[in-house]
Amino acid sequence: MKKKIALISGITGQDGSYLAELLLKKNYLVHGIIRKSSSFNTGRIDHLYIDPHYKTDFFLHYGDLTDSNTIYNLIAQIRPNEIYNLGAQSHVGVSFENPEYTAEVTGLGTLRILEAIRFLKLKNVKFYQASTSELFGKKFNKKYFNEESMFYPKSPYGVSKLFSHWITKVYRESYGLYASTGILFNHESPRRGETFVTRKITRFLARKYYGLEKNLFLGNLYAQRDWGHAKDYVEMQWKILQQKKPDDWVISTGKSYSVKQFVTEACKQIGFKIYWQGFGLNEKAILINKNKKKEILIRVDRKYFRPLEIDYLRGNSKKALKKLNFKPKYNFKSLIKEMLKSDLNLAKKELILKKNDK
Ligand code: NAP
Ligand code: F7E
Repeated sequence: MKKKIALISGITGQDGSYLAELLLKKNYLVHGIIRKSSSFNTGRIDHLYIDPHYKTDFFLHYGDLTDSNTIYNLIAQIRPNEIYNLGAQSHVGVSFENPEYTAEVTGLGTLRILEAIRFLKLKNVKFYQASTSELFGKKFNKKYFNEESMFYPKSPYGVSKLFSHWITKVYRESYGLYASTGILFNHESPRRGETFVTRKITRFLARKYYGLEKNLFLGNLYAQRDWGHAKDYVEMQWKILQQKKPDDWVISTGKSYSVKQFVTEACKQIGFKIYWQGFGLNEKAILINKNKKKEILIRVDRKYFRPLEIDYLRGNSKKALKKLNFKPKYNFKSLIKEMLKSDLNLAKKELILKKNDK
């Protein structure tokens, strides 16, 4: 049987790497778009790469979501059955510092792919757009957000994603494209970028455990997020494109925790005895160390606050639970456990290298 062909933008990212693994297991030919960088940026997918001189189902192509010609040429040449648009400037905080670039990549990048599909008259291609809970910025007296909830993005990232979300629907309705969106709530993993808050915390605690760090600075400890696992969520990305008709889907765990609760749980799991003291910018997590002495483990720094913040996110995935048979394998505690385990391994290796260098 002829293998299905998938094209993934953002294949070097957290989700792209897990999705590529999943599709290869499902016997797809997987093509990914990677950006030219002066240093290696393929760490998350190196284990999948086989020199194309030998037999392989995995292919990488240079390209950029800001470059319409390359996007068009790649789609024309690869003729994929499924396109997963995961590429983005995905950091909400950074989007306030680089708003135009974020709009160019995270917003217009999507339009470039949709236009290529339209010009090439690829009626049978299925398109997945990585939408986000950052579309929902306001509670409007609701306890959770679902497919019917009102959008109220609060960052250049959220606004760019809203453009992408809506243009995907417009191309679905006006040109009859099979174009779906997954409105995914935060999802994390050992492969999460180091500057997102969950990974920043687990990486710090693991390095602290091995004496490689002193303390950590965080921003808003009271923001609440609905954190799931990226592995569970990429499976839903694939399932979304296996449905008969294109649609919009909310993927979330339905549980919401604050950044402070994440720190407290992670400290408990790694065996650090802490307590919190102070308020606002003076709030601190105090560690009672092995010598029974107190030291400051975590402080708050104004620098990590955003000009505008979404205080609360909690999803309701009733539709996906029923129609996509969404059964997440991870919860808040097992997600943290896996991230800590991986970061402890990395920190241990770092320590050994440091000792060998001396
Ligand atoms: P990520 O780890 O930040 O990965 C982003 C990917 O996009 C990377 O491969 C990156 O390449 C690529 N990229 C950035 N700029 C690009 C450009 N100009 N042209 C082409 N590729 C570019 O993000 P993720 O967590 O895997 O998320 C995947 C997608 O889902 C993103 O669109 C994100 O906005 C969205 N999303 C994420 C979450 C979440 O909680 N993780 C939730 C909802 C939606 P480099 O490796 O070269 O930087
Ligand atoms: O922040 C707060 C911060 O950067 C989570 C992206 O994948 O998920 C992600 O966006 C919360 C925010 O993720 C620090 O203010 C406190 O309230 O880990 P984050 P995010 O902004 O929720 C959505 C769904 C996406 O679509 C995005 O692509 O944590 N926070 N202190 C901090 N955040 C960071 N990064 N660093 C801190 O020190």
